Amino acid sequence: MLTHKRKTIHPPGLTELPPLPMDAASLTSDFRRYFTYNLGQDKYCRTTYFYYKALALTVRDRLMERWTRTRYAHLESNCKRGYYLSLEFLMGRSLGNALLNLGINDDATEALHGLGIKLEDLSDVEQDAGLGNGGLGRLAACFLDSCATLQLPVMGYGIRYEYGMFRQRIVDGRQVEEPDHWLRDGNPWEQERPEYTQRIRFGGHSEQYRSDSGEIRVRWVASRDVLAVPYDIPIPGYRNGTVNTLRLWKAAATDAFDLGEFNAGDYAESVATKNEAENITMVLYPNDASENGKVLRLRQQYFLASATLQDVVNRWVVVRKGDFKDFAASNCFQLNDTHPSCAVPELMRILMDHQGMGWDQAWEITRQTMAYTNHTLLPEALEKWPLPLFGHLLPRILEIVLEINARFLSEVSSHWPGDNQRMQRMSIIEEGAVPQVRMAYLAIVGSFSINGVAALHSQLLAEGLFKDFYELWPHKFNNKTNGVTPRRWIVRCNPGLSGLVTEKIGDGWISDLQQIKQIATCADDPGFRQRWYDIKQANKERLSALVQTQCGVTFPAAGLFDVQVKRIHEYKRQLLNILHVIHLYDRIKRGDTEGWTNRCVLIGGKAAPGYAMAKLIIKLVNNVARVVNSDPLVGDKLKVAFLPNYSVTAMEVICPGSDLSEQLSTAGKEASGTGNMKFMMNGALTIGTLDGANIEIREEVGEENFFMFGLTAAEVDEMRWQYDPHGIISRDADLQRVMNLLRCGHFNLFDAGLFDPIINAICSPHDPWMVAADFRSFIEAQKRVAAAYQDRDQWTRMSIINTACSGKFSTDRTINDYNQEIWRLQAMPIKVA
Ligand code: 26Q
Repeated sequence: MLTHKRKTIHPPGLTELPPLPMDAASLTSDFRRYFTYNLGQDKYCRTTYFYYKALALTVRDRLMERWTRTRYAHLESNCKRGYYLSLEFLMGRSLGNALLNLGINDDATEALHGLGIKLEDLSDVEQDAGLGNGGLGRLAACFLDSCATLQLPVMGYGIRYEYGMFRQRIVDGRQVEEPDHWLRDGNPWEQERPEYTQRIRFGGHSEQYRSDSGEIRVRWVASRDVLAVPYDIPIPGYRNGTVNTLRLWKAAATDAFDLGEFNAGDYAESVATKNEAENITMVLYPNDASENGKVLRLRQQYFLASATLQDVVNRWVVVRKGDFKDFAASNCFQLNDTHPSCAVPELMRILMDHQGMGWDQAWEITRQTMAYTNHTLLPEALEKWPLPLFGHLLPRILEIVLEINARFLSEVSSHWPGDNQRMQRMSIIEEGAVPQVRMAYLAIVGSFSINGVAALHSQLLAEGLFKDFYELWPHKFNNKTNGVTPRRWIVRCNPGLSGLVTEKIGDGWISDLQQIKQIATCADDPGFRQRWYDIKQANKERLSALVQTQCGVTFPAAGLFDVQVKRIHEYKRQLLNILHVIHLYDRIKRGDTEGWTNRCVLIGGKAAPGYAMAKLIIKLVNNVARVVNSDPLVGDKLKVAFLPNYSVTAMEVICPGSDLSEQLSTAGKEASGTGNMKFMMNGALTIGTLDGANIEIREEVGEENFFMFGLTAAEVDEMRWQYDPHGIISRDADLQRVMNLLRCGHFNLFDAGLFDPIINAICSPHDPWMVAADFRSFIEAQKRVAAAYQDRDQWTRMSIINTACSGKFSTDRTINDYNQEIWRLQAMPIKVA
């Protein structure tokens, strides 16, 4: 293992190299060199993997020189820096993104063409970096792209999971999980940096001692330590010379540990210990709601927080010689949900126990540098850890949390003297048979900024979930509406549309998406509409081919492509979608098909492996699909498919080929949604509830270009007390027929009772998602959709307006808001050689 204790030398001959040329000829010659000398391949090469690898290494060199220059610029300017701490970064593929952002896509295409190779064939070899569950992880990836594009000195910090999000196969209509060993063939985009290895403590206990200078200090002893080894991934900005860093930590056993056990003579025990250490970064937890009480997950969270803060503080100590006066003014940590919120007590620990600071000074610094983003309104999804488990694994950290809480509660009690109930409500420690550490409250107390991810969500946080805290510190609360990066989600995934837009308004929109507004005027130009329509049809053909190979279902491109892809969750109401499908099927069977609009319904998404109801919903979709698709009476009127293994790369084909984006969450439950934005940018129309960012999407496109339905968040809360699904069903003949088809086992002929849990959930007056309540409104909205689709010109016009009004939903806008209102970083221009 490399350590910084080795002697450093500065050979004067090691000056900077001249910049690498970016033209096709030089790409070709580097490609050949890598292919032949580095990979040892020749004319008998049997797999495209090596061609991909040779191109990746060629591109990587060009990233590397900009990366170094960016590092120098940040170091030498002593600029303030931001750090995005996240347990998830759902990066997807890197090759295409690097080519685009470096501006060498055409040269690379030409270079390969000269060798008789097609670029797409190579791109398809790359595995997704699937280090995330869904929205929160993909948001982190889009944020990094925008930070680099805005030239902000921001580093991402995360975990290098050996196994990412599981691969989903569908066997007999059911989800089967398979491990995602994405690193098997190596990863050309990472650079190991063993010289920045950190030591992380677990277990043991804390004790007081007297320092050399005579002060009472605390130290964490008898711990079982694990090493954190960083792997850096380059994050190029859009054609601006900036390459930022995503630093992912991998766990490794310490040498000393092994030796200790080994000398004790227990070889097997020593190897087992090594495994225990390295297990920490083995696998991503595939739940997108907190899975409470799993020790390994808490180990992951502290591992990330500790490695990251030690890394930042060490760098500070080296560069600023241990003077912490400017630390708070020069550093800002954005916590992606509560998952990395051990960062709060960990920074306290490092400042006090390692840097010798007193509590007050350490606390001043901590609460001026931490900022927390919340991504959920579901109270049951708020992270909690059993206090005994927390204390056993992280004794020194628990001690600090308890001290933070004691001081915080005394602040509460001086603000609201005698209000003991409020003290109990607000305490970081929840009382009970087994007391729990409330991670959200820890994050709130330790941060100067707390934000939600869409306007409604932020409002509901202040009025509901975090009301007490909002009353105490209203100034800390703010909104940052999510976005997505237009580089991946328009330019890369929809070259046809990008070409047309650029032809009309130039390419300024790629890094300033508000400019795309200008294409709105083209909506009245029949020639433009025709081209828009043709591009959409071509993208539908591409999606149709994917559905054909993945599901064996034929989607004729003349039909309305109606798509819902996202994690499978009751609150997202894939069920409502299926009820509509069953209703359409029932209409066809009854011959109620006058003025019919053909539809192809696509549903995709993963269920958490332990979420039985979500898995049953997948089974239902698949069973309904089989019945519908094999009924000759149905024909092209209705097609249904469940797409297995939904991923970032799949979405790159799905969103350009969709006509209708389904955003059906129970109002007040989806914090924001980001898939909704990807669909909108690619000219899909939305059918959606007034929830999360849907509200802002509708505001931007205008109500006439959005199919709204359902109860509002306030109406949902109001209706809950008198919710009567039986009454609703009995008064709605369509819903009654749908429920009868379900009840009579039409979709589970050989498996009686299979879907009873679903039927019971819909019929329960306690159904938290109130599926039946929004059925009628949803069906009516779908009728308006079907009618609108019949007027091709009008639909195309609406499609153009949707894309034209998507400017707000670029993460460039989101990140600019974070920077203006939270981080306050200076953009750092990098000289483009
Ligand atoms: C926590 C503890 C233990 C195990 C797992 C977890 C865990 C992991 C992932 C909890 C939650 C998540 C992911 C949440 C998520 O993706 N939320 C989504 O975030 C998006 C970006 O802000 C929003 O658009 C979505 O509305 C929100 O659901």
